[in-house]
Amino acid sequence: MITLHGFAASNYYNLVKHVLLHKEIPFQENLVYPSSDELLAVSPVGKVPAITMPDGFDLSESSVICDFIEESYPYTPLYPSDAKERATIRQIMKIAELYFELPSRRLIPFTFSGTPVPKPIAIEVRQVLERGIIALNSLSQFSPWIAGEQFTMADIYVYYVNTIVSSFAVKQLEWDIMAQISGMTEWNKTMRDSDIAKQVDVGRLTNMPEFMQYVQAQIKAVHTK
Ligand SMILES: N[C@@H](CCC(=O)N[C@@H](CS)C(=O)NCC(=O)O)C(=O)O
Repeated sequence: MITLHGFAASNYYNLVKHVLLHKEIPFQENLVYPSSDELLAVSPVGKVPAITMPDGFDLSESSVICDFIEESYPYTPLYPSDAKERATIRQIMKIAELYFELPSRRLIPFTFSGTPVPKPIAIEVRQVLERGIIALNSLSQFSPWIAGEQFTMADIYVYYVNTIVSSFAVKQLEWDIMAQISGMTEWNKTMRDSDIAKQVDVGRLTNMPEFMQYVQAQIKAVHTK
């Protein structure tokens, strides 16, 4: 059976979990936090998530894991068969990662420490998000899925990216980023209402108190250094 390593408060962990559930691939969860020796043994940069295959093969990096799962379990396909259409799916995922997820993540430390975001960082983050908005407006179709008629990996990936955008960028910048992309708010709601997303969210909520304790311990460790 596949082992999914990480913690359920992580959106990266949850997007891989969503893919496994969508494809009905049996897996077990191994609760582990970043930079522990246990995680480093399966994830070279000590980040969540990682998977271990039944034959012992370890893999990290969420989008790489997604592609590997798709190639290893091609049924219930999450990519179109046409190469150009497949590339567009990956383009949407990459843009969401670089121009939505990563700038939003820069605001996480300020949220967790309760300190205001310095203006230059807020300006820079906003500029990167603006590029993401233009690109996702241009590439997204929401008819009904993000890239058209077929439900794809991009639907799962962008949905979990958006959980970070909503939790950090939307709140810290007081800016309704989803509303800037035509059709995204409604699509996001459809994704959130799916049985699998609800199941994944139960895991997130269950892990959250323990994860917050982990975060507080990390902050304390930095201050006592
Ligand atoms: N590029 C990685 C990013 C994974 C990532 O940043 N995971 C977070 C948890 S949501 C983590 O492990 N952070 C710990 C750290 O940065 O040390 C991926 O796509 O899997």
